[in-house]
Amino acid sequence: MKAPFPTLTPDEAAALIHDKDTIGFGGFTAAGACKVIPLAIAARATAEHAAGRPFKLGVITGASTGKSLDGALAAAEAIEWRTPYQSDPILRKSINEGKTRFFDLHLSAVQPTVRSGVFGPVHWAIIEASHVSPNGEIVLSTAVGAANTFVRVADKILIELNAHHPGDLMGFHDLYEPADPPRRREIPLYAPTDRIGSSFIKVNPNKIAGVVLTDLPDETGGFDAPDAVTDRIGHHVAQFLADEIKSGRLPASFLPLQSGVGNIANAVIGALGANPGIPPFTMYTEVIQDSVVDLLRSGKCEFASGCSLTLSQPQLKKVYDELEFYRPRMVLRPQEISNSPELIRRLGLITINTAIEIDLFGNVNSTHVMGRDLMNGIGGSGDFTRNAHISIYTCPSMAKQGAISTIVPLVTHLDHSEHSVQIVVTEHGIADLRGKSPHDRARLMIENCVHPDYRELLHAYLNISAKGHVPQTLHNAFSMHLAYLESGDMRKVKWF
Ligand code: 0RQ
Repeated sequence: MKAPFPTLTPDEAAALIHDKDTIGFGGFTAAGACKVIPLAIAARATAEHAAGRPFKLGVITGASTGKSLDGALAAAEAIEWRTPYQSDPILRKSINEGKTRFFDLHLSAVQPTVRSGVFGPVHWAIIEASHVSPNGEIVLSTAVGAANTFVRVADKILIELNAHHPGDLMGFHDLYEPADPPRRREIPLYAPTDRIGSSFIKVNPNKIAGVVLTDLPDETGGFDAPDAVTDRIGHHVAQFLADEIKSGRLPASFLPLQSGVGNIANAVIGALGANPGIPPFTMYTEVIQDSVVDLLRSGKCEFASGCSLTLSQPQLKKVYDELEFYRPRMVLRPQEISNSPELIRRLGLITINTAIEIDLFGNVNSTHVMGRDLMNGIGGSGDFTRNAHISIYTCPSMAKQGAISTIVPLVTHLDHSEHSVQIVVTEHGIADLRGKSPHDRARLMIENCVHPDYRELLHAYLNISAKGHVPQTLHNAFSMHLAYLESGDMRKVKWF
């Protein structure tokens, strides 16, 4: 059968996009993100701006993307508004300078919000695929993200067909889109291994405006080797969970794990793998990172369900070299399924995420430095934390060579409240906040998690804030942050 859609160059594809169009990009993190069409759109934006014409887009993605997408479009000043998550330095700057309007959204909510029409019409779905058939069957590549919804609701579709991925990724994806209220039923997934949908997306081939051929690796970065701090954090998390099993508070068969993104998360999963007190486990997570691949190979991780394979190239090669080993052991789902509050509760996940700062009472800031500047976004952390069986937050006890304590009297921006955050872990130890009053939590945080440089300071804060259910003194609550902004070091704080 002859395909009704043409093969295009990146420039021909970019020429189809108009000023003020809204684009839904496939992929999730840099995995499965488009690499050549956004670069060509960025070049077109630059040319349009040079000719004195406006050219700015609405950009919706699964999560963060690669430098050829967010980085290039932001550098070309082509993004008018953006949701739901990013981690690109150029885009971050544009957002913090007020040049790009950013809407920080729980990742499980992206697809329902798109379907609701809140973002207006989606003019284009631009996605990467590993296979496209002439009759419109699309096999995605290293991520799903929100691609299945974007292609369904968009007016038109552009596809980067990337030969870097094996042509036979059939079975690695499980695509399921729930009905919206009031017709929604339960999502019929009862174990991380369940497959409930289709392995490919089927679209009307006439909706495909063109296919651009590529042969490029994902723009995923590698990970730093674990250091003393991430090692200790990983060890504490693993020991805490092993002790929970021993005490009978967690079932001996254990519960599925979710783990966030980044070096700490990667080190934590490595430490869980190495701890003999942790039985072989399954992951029901968002981002499948490097450490999971080796744990799948060794059998310590029995199955990994995620939304993306955010792997360094050597780790991805291991998967592609042994497709038949990994195919039955992993699955990639849309983000409204990988991050579904309903499923997170049902499966009883143990969730492990990283904070920018945490206050003495367990409130967590994941997103804004000094309450003002966006780092990345809430991502999936809210989906998982609020609905977890056990929610764990990790962070180093200090940032910026000790000038900042990550444990503070009051967070400057709230993403996850004390009602959802249960366990806090730094390289110094663990604070189990469950069942504790705010006074007890604060003392535990200081003794177990705060860096020694800041313990006396925070004890002094508690002593002057002794009254009330939550020992807080409003005129001192941000004094450590102010000391940093004024002197460059939180240790110079003066309480009054
Ligand atoms: O700054 O980049 O200038 O060196 O923040 O900090 O320690 O490298 O930590 O890369 O693990 O990111 C919370 C941002 C942590 C991430 C966050 C500075 C620090 C450094 C980064 P530099 P690290 P990580 C599922 C889960 C939200 C989304 C989420 C995140 C930079 O984990 O985005 O959880 N989470 N998703 O120096 C000032 C502080 C600081 C600070 C750190 N208190 N004050 N600066 N930094 N603490 C995955 C997805 O949703 C896709």
